Amino acid sequence: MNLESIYKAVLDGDAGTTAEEVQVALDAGIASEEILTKGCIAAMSEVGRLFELGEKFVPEMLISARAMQAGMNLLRPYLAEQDFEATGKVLIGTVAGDLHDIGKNLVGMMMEGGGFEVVDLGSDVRPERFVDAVQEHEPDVVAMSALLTTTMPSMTATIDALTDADLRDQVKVMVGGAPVTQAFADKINADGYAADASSATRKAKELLGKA
Ligand code: B1M
Repeated sequence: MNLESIYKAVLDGDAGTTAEEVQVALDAGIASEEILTKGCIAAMSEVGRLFELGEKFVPEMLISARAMQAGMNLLRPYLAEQDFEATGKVLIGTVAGDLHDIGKNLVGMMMEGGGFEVVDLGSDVRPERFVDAVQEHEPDVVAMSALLTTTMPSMTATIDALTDADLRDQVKVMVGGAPVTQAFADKINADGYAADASSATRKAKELLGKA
């Protein structure tokens, strides 16, 4: 089964095979979201589990992450094609001090698939860069991702910077990432929280009254 080959290639950190197998799956007509969820995301969850058990280490996580990115590069246009309706503009980034971008990229891709125009600021995005980008791109939603407990305060700092620049009322702010919770989102006065990429897309639509 092709999805199992993708799962194994990501788990092994084999970017070449991941890309080849993702292409085979796409050519065979397997839905891009299924390839993403059952192949790539499932494998990265297993990588995380093995890391937590001490059976994989940081460099191995990194090469698995790169393999996943190789697959994602092929999936992106297919995911983006899933829904053509322009739903709104999302500015997305991983907050200051945090280099984890796989989940943020997934959220961005699923939002593209949900019909959003997505402006991706990358990772380690300082509050001032979010502010500048809101002024430049005039998004409907600012979406922040954090994977480290130590970088969650950067979300607060970004919301404060938007408030100081008189931009807070012009955008909906969404937060997410493994250590982030609804309670934290409430505490920092974010407008929305989502636990994963597909619910993030639903939440963004809900915030804009387009659910
Ligand atoms: Co790091 N890392 N890492 N890491 N890493 C974690 C996050 C960790 C939980 C591992 C562990 O200790 N068990 C731990 C954080 C502990 C904590 O703070 N609670 C950790 C650590 C400690 C670190 C370093 C400090 C390690 C070190 O150097 N000693 C270091 C920090 C570097 C930095 O950022 N400054 C580090 C580095 C790295 C790598 C570079 C090796 C690599 C990142 C590569 C990359 O992203 N380009 C990496 C990886 C791969 C992981 C794990 C294994 C996997 C993360 C991932 O990509 N998951 C992770 C362990 C784990 O998750 N079990 C771990 C797959 C991804 C699809 O899920 O990102 O959760 P996720 O995104 C989900 C949801 O969270 C949600 O939707 C996504 C898709 O469903 N979501 C949102 C995410 N953003 C959202 C935004 C939204 C809504 C939903 O709205 C806006």
